[in-house]
Amino acid sequence: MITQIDTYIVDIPTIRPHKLSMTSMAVQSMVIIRITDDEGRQGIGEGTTIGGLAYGPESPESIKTNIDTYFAPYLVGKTVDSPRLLMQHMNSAFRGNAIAKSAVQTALLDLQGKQLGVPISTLLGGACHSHLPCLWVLASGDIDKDIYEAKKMIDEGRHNIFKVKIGSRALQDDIVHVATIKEALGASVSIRVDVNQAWSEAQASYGMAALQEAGIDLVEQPTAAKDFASLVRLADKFTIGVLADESIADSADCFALAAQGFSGSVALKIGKAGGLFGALDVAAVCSAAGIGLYGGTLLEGSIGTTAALHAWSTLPVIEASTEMFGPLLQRDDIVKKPLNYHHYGVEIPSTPGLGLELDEDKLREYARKV
Ligand code: MUC
Ligand code: MG
Repeated sequence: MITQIDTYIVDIPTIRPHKLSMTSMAVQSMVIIRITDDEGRQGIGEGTTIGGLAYGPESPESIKTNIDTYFAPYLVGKTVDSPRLLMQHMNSAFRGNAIAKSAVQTALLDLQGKQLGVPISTLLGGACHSHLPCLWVLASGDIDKDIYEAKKMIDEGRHNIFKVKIGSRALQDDIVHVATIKEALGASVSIRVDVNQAWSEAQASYGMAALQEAGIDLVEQPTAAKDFASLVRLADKFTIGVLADESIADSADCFALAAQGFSGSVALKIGKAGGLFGALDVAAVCSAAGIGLYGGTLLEGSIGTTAALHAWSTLPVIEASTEMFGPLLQRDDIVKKPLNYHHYGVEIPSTPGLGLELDEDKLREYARKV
């Protein structure tokens, strides 16, 4: 039975400013939840967004407040025999708040996994992978820095696929930026871009033609999240792939886009979908519609990233790779044994629950004092 729920906002500086079309991040703020049961076992979870309220409708402050005010009083006194049923009740009682729900669901699954002595992937039906490929995101905003960073990652065996964040500068400048990086890294290195909704459809048509010419593999969310029709048209018009990110939060969004004939891929994120179950529901719709999968992140730290990895590990094929690099963007970690990144990917923990242990000293050091 759940006896106590604690939440913390944890602010950890990034290793360099991370520039997206809508914000520049120098720090990542994560909401960490800890659920304790009557035998003293603990489950941990994470709810993380990007740039306060710059990226989406939830902020670290709203995530913590809504867990503390609404979700925690509902959960205390309940058993964790069925996280699925608890989430179903929470979804009927509380609207929205997908990231906050994802944090809760992760902690419930971590606790259930520890109670049963199995990893979260086993609770989800079993892993198909113990290691998944993982790309790195180039977002320093500076061409030379991006090229240096990418070459270092390739030499270290860390990453060999790169996504460049664009959309905050003039279209021509972005095209030169990306084409220069591609030329410096060569044909064997896959380069994608994420526009984060910054282009009109006309700009996207122009930009995608140029990026296709430059040998770029994929364009993520070129146009506004709600503009499904442009994503469909752009995916049909170009051989360069289109990846829908902000357009698709849950399986209903995915079904609507698939029904319009979308032929690209979709970024799965546990935060967008209200947790692991919801993200895997999106994956099921994609599979039925012939839409490719991509393991996405909201730049979570080790806890959120590991939760997503357990979910992605149960998917037989992830056509467009993953970007589960969030912990590497942070200067420090609040878990004792960070994830193991090697061979251009990341290993998925196989010990009970998430397979992570909180570092209490680090948690105290970085927890926001309110
Ligand atoms: C996004 O829109 O993809 C994921 C990687 C990154 O650098 O930003 C996030 C959000
Ligand atoms: Mg994106």
